Amino acid sequence: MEQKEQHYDASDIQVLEGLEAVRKRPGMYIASTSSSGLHHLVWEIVDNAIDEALAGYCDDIEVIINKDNSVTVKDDGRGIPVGVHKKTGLSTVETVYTVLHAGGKFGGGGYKVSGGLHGVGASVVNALSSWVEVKVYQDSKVHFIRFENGGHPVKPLEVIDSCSKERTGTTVTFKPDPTIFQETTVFDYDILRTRIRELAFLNKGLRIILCDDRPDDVASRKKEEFTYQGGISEYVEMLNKSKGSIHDTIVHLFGEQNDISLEVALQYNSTYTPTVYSFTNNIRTPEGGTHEDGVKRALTRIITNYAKNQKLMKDADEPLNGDDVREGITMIISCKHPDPQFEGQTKTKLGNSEVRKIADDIFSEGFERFLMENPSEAKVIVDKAMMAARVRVAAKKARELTRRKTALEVSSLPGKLADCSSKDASICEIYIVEGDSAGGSAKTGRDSKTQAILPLRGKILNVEKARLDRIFANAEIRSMITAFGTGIGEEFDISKLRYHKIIIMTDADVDGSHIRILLLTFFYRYFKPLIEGGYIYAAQPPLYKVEYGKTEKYVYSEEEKDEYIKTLADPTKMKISRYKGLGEMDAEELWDTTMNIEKRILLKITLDDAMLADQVLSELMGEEVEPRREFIEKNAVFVQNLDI
Ligand code: 1YM
Repeated sequence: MEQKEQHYDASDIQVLEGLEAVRKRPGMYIASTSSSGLHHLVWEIVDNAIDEALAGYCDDIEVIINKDNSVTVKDDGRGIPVGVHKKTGLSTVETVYTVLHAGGKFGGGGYKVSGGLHGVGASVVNALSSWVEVKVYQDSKVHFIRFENGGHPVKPLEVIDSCSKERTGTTVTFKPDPTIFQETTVFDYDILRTRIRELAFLNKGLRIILCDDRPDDVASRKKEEFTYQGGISEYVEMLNKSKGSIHDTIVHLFGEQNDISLEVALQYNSTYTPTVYSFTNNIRTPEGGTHEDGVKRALTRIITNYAKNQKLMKDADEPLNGDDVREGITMIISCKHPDPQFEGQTKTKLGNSEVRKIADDIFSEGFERFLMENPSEAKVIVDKAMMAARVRVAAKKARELTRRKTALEVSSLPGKLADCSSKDASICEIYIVEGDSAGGSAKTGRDSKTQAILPLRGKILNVEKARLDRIFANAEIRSMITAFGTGIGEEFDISKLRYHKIIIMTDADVDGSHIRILLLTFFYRYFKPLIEGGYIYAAQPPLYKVEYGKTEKYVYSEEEKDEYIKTLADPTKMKISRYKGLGEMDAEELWDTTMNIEKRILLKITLDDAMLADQVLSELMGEEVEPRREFIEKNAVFVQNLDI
């Protein structure tokens, strides 16, 4: 205690005020304090280790979820500097962990290509943790410092042990503060796994180990190692595994111009939809941006030029557009930029305008060479694009036919839709309901002024496996498109959206999750602006009804059930009924538990959720039924933003 006080002086107090600001408004530093914010803490620390790897000093990173749900991140880099920092008079380690914006370069020196918050993350993690311990292995010594209660150092940095001269690196353990992360402090292995695997793909040769040490029984603990000598080529290979690649050699190119680098890997598969994931400094850019634009523009041009020069395409043939050349492509674009500008709704779109031409140049050169050197692959690619163009023209004709037909009909809305009476889209909602029987209850139970019901029969089409013309021919999908009112593709117009909440209502079981994944994939691929605009939700039906005396309570998770039962004086007098499906509830129950605006729980779907659904579906295509079921069940909970 005495030591603690000794260590404080005026500048420390200033530092702690900085960390206090983070605790007061965590949302300004980590986007949210829900599960996604919790996992964000891990990425801030891992990013510092990755930066050390990018600088060429580290090849091994280890992430461990400990028994007490704290997380340890280790690297074998140089170790955070331990000497006294000029400005603060504290050790540099302590400075990095307590001074906001103190990360990386302290405002000077060369650039570093960094993800996340450019190293400022360490102090944010410290501010939002109950405790943090940092060990630095350097010069045959083990240096140690511990912080408590949101960033207060217990003592200054001290040497606690010796180590071999060869051993260098940084080990950080932190425990998230439950008073900040009120929703959950439990780390999800699969969330960490997906991103760590992605980081390993993006950083060729880097070895990252992930361990889950929480289970009591040793056999249930998990340990996986991720390292890919082929980098993003191996990522493409994995994504295409179940989709049937249509040529053997994966295109993999790299180039640099003015400190900006671009790496692209691509391969075509037998599906009809593109899978394009782009990154800048290891950060996903699902909204695309100038790196993606440059590559896409070059792809269309280079394929067209090659096809014409090789006389594979005649003047009379339909010109190729961007959609044609991207049909069935799996492509990873990874850009590294010293000063990236992120724009867009979710700040996940690269805005630097100079990148467009650089990306175009680097991609054109590498891809053109690939086509020249691999004529048989080139022919497969050109044929696929030309076929896509022909089908596009045919599909357009078919679409024009349906439009003319509907224009003549009195009402163009689908027959199964029970529409709401209000025409004010801002208060209107549409429930997309699994199955006719649940649809029936929903129709009876709803508030017909603002709530419309569209029942879907059975499984919806997997849009990834189907060609555009088949997608438009599918009855369930057509019903949705007409009901939404926005049109689709080139005609899409958000101002015509008829409901500002589109709510997916599926059962809380595997089949329900599957339908939800299919719907999210459909929205992700064809109605992305609806997700970006925050119009898509998932309803949350209860798992159980607990009756106790005269009271009835619906509970939405196992934990809530257990918590509630604990509060009952005499649980022998209670009755628990489990809901198997929406169809089991009568109209009144469905209204009470899931649709009543006053009481219901809605989960807002984010672009990340939809992208994950899309990825899950891609990875699962063609796999055995049983593992697929298991996987879907495990990944069913990918909705994070609560909106009650
Ligand atoms: C498990 C987390 O933080 N590793 C790490 C961090 C740093 C360095 C090495 C490092 C960077 C530099 C020079 C530099 C950091 N240093 C700083 C700062 N792993 C983890 N490994 N020497 C060592 O960037 O020049 C911030 S992070 F600012 F002190 F240099």
